[in-house]
Amino acid sequence: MSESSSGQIDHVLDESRLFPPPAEFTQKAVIRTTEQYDELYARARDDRDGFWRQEALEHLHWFEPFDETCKWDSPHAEWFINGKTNASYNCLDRNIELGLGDRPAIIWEGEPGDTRTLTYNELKTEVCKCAAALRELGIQSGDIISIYMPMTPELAIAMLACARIGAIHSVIFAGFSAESIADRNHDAQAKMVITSDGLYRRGKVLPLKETVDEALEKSPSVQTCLVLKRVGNEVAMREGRDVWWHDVVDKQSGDLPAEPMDSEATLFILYTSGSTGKPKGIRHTTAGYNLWAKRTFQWVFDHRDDDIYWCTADCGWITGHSYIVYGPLAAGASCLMYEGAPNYPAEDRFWELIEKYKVTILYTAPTAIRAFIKWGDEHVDKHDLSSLRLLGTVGEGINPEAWMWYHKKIGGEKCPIVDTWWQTETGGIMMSPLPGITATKPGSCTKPLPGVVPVILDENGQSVDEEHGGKLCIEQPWPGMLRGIWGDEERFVSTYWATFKGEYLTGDNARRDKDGYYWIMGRIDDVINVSGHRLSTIEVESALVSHPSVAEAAVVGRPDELKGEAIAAFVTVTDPNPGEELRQELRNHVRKQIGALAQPDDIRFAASVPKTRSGKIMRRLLRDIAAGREAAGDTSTLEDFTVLAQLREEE
Ligand code: 6R9
Repeated sequence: MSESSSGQIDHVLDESRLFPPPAEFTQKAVIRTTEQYDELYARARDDRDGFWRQEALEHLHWFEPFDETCKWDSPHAEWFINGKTNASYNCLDRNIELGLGDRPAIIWEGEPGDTRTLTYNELKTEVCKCAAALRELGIQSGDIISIYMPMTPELAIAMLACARIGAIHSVIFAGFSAESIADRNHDAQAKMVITSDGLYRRGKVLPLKETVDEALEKSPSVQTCLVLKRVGNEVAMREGRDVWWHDVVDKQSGDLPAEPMDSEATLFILYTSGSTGKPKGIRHTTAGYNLWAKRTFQWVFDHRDDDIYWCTADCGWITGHSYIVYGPLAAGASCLMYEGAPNYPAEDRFWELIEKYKVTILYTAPTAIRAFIKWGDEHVDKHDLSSLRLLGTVGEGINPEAWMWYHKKIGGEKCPIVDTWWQTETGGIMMSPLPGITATKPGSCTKPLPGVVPVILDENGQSVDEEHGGKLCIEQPWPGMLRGIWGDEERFVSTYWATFKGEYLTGDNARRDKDGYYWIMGRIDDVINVSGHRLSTIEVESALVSHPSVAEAAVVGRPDELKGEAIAAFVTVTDPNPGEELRQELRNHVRKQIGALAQPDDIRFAASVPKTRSGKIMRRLLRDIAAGREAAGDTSTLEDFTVLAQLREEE
């Protein structure tokens, strides 16, 4: 991909292979004819309110009906106005009323091999107990709770318990550092943190509570810390602040009515990286989000009663929110949930789980697929994967060759692949094949779902033709869209809505081919995608600069076979002879500041970093150098040419 002078983007990939859905799949599919999709799509576009009114009435429970479907005053949307519903009710009580109480909701396997199955009845009981405990601990509707937990059923239980009483959850991925937790606690003014003593990772114990303790030193808003005993490691419990889960949750009654919540009440916030320093708390609301998660799950995963569905994401990311908890549970699905690493105790753990639980739908990330390819086919060959009928991917673009491997080796050439494009901000899947009808092309997320009206614009806001890529925007509001950035209206407007008035700017480049298929071409902004996780270059730079030896740092992504992108850092230090020791120290420093996933893969020491005359770091140049390419393009605004030569010598 290269950028031409007009700001349009040329594509280099030419993929013409086409994979129509297998006839047996189509016969039983939820959406099985192109006409059905065309009709849904046209109705959602041309009669937006009528379409979503009917969807909401049919697919959510209403304590009180809404009186207006959508109020759109760009960039502010409200959906299902004055209605009262509850996401925990939609995920639990509603299914029980429909007779699904004895169906497994969560089928869980821990990393050490311990297992637990919770039916919808049992899950509801646990959620009610946890919700009652939160109330006993003083939590009220509208309070914010940070959740920093391993992938145990209690993580989903805690999320749904918050939803049940109208508390707002802010799940923090359990790989983040104490600093990151403290920042998020502070930004959200969280009142409580729910965590566990520790978590299992590749057989080792990571002391989560210890990390939380460190964060709580800097989190004055947090009054209570609720601690699940998961691994039994030694933890310090502070009197008056820390409470064991088993002491307050287990004794509660298992029946607590769900609080009727306003459609637009905040259900959760989830922090994600943007192009400027601080992570932003993306705000999602109750009714619209829940409906979007549910319906997109049903359309894209073609869910049927006898499916065993497995999404391998962590609940710390949006994929876990929408496609482990709120989407599949609202749809009454049976979901496998796995706690640990894909290569523990061996590289065949995923395939072993699929065979053991007869998983029918697998939803995972391209970075995982690339790791499986590297680990070798012999791990796959040991297991019977014939239960699978549908495969999905999310998080980043999938390279056609990885797609082919997934198709052949995992899908046995009989499972459609849904490459789902979406974002934390969109709440749920926006573009994806519909497995019963869409002929797929490896590497393309194909077409928009009903309710999604994408448009590709050039620098001037003009729609681009088929030959060229441009900035991917969304024209119409949809129920699952973000409602804001927590506490930062200005940033909400400037990030998403100020570039092209009235259009939601996704931050991705894309192109549409002659068949109307979309191809995502990567980010416009300074966001790197490491193993499907969004990281801001500026956050990593800030972490580096906070080290006393660092004067200046510039961070870019470079292509990496396994992770998609690796983090390359160019660092100017005070030490005249920096070496391996400092390099390691800086890596550890970033790990401590942000978390392990932000550790730079390469650190190059440089005399200074190249900047434009206006003082902007020339990332394009650095990207070329990091990738081992000759620095190309226009360098006429470069402040100091000698810097470039020095950086090259560093290699
Ligand atoms: C769900 C999720 C969003 C960014 C997004 C894009 C990239 C996600 C993709 C994809 C190509 C796909 N992305 N899915 N790129 N093809 N199927 O990942 O949310 O963590 O917010 O990341 O990820 O760049 O803008 P989030």
